[in-house]
Amino acid sequence: MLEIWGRKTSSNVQALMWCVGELGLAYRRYDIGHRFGGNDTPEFLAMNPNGTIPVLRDDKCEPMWETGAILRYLAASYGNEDFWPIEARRRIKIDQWAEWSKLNIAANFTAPIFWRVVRTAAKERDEQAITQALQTLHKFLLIANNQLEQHPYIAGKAFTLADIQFGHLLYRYFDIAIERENLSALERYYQRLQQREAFVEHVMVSYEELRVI
Ligand SMILES: N[C@@H](CCC(=O)N[C@@H](CS)C(=O)NCC(=O)O)C(=O)O
Repeated sequence: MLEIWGRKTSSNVQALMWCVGELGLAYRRYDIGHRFGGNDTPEFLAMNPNGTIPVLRDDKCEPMWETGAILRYLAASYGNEDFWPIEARRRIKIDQWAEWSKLNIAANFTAPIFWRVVRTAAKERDEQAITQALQTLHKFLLIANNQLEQHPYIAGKAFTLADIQFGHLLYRYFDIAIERENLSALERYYQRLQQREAFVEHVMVSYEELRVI
């Protein structure tokens, strides 16, 4: 049984939970972070000195942190050959898109856009900074869109770990009040993800409790 520490409104927890759901693993999740607190206690910091969520513990293993690393642990332990191949030359195809998503999509969306639009009071919102951040994000989403015009999934023909790292941000991207580019392959991909039960359950989670008015 997996134990997971992290509130379900955290985007990193969502990526992890989606992966757990796709792999059909049994788990127990504890609400930690933001309004729940609990991530600054000595017990929690002993598991993750960064005080961030998610943290995962698998049976007799030490607690793990850093979402990308945890996803790889789960993929290596419980995934199949398509989800995260063993052979290095196949695995790199997935890893490059997974890494790219964390560095370019998550980093250019969550704090610069989502936080400014949802987690900032309207009177303090910096519209110019949001517009600039959207321009940067859209450069990268265009790369994803080009890839998705040729392939059903972000790393190719199969659903993989890279889809988790990339796709978990799309619910918020398509849901919040921002100007979006016309990226039709990306939209079709987002619709495909919504056919997945684990995506609906763990990613399409209301973020209203995070909103600052
Ligand atoms: N690089 C870390 C970042 C973790 C992180 O920043 N988590 C956020 C939630 S997405 C957090 O702990 N926020 C504090 C809180 O929820 O109280 C990872 O990928 O796991």
